[in-house]
Amino acid sequence: MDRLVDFIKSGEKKNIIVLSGAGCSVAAGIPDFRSPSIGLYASLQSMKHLEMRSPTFVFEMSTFKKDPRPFWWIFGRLWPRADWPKPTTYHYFLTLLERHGILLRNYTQNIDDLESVAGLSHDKLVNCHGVLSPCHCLDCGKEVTISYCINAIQPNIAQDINDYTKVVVPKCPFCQKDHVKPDVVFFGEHLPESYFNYSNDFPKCDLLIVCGTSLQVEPVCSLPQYLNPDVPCFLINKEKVKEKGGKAKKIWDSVKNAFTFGMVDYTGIFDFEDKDSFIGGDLQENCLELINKLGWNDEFEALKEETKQSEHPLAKLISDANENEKHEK
Ligand code: CNA
Repeated sequence: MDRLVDFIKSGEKKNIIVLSGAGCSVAAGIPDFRSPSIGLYASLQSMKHLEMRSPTFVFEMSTFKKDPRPFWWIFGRLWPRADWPKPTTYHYFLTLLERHGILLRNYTQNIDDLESVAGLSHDKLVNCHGVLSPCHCLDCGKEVTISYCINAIQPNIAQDINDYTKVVVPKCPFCQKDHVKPDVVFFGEHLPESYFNYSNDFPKCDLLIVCGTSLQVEPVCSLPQYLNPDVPCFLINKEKVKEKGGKAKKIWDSVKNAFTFGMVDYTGIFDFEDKDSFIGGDLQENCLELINKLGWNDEFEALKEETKQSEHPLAKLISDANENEKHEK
């Protein structure tokens, strides 16, 4: 951690990229995918009829087209809840990096938009997998609001369903079919245009911070390979992921390379024995310690105060829609 603090304090790093994932929002009450017992994939194992399925199948386009119920079940678990989730210390740390003029971009795999609620500017944020709003009907192509879908699936949210065949699916208000899907990126779909900024951003980046992700989802998990080779990377996560391996692995790799005509093995990204560092443990505690060590405490408290009234963008959409409905009645 002190190494990261020194880099930031030195003022020589001005183009930091933060690459983030679901672990950043767990403290806000949104489960991640792969954490044992609390993760959404673990919940899937307790679901009648689905326990034997591969965890990613819920987010596959082919599954959704065949049967959207597993998705709307997991959506009910992930979102929304009675009290809207609040940004975490991590999200405020991100905004503080921006306010100190050293954040080039945050590439997030999260779809919860908590970065915006914590005051991060729109142009600093790349939502690689989209956000939950709006939705589109895959059958007639019309736009449908997220509030419409959330109202339609209230029964899924109200009770703890463990049989996906009992799940309610929103019907398209235009064509009455049941393939209304939030504009989040499923496996097999294109990523948003903003994602492709990576080809400008990563070569400019002078320090990479990777947080709360298992780095298993392509193509986002391969973004670090576009960095210049000497750029230091920090992984702040519960466990080490994508480690290049120790000296023994290097020797083995060189033997392997000799037989594979020097093709590079990209499965490992972080070189913790050399230029990269791992900061293990709880992300929120680590971000708080970083804020303390950087002497940003007052700014952190002021930022929390400043954004206290910020409403989640989806909360506003939903309350506006409910108001309109009342007036129409
Ligand atoms: P993942 O595979 O579930 O990995 C999460 C990682 O975070 C794991 O390595 C955990 O150990 C780690 N982690 C969890 N809690 C903490 C903590 N408190 N401190 C430190 N580390 C922690 O999730 P990924 O983001 O890697 O996978 C990408 C998927 C997840 C994207 O497609 C997202 O859309 C999707 N997702 C997003 C959300 C959200 O928007 N909040 C929630 C669930 C899933």
